[in-house]
Amino acid sequence: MRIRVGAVMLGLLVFAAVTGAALAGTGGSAPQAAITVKSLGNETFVRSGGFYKGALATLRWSRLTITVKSGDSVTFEHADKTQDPHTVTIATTKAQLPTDFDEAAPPTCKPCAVAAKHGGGNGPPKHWVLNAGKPGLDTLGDSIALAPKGPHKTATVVVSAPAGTTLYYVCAIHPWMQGEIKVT
Ligand SMILES: [Cu+2]
Repeated sequence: MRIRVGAVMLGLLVFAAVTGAALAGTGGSAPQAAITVKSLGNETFVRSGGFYKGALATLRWSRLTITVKSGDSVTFEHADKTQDPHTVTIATTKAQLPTDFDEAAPPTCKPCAVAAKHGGGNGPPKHWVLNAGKPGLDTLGDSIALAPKGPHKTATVVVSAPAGTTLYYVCAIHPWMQGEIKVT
């Protein structure tokens, strides 16, 4: 697997310390989360034979599709075996999701370009939450960063998109980690 990441994403990959401000724009004080989506799996590299060394990554979200009511909150949790951070970066159409690594780094997919704005260089993200539109998850420009440990291991966010819409999300670091939020 050719993993080419931009400087910002590389920074997200290598940070170890967990610092930063408390989550902002996530719907206020501790709403009761009905649904938790966890990152699962690991990065396991296997030889596929011959001169080519293929790679298989089992990192994934625990749920592909969730259905929530507008205004409900969802908790995203780093629960996989890696020390990689993740992003939950909103796309408003399925077509905005990357279909290969090259689309994600350098970012040509719209949500991937959004996730680059978490910033932080080689340290922790400068911004753990990016918000556009209403506070919460509702449109392109919304993104959350998750850390492997510490206070940003989980993030609980309100789904503020109106009933009848479908949101998608992608981890800009592992662009095959994608999911769907149906809002009723
Ligand atoms: Cu990830």
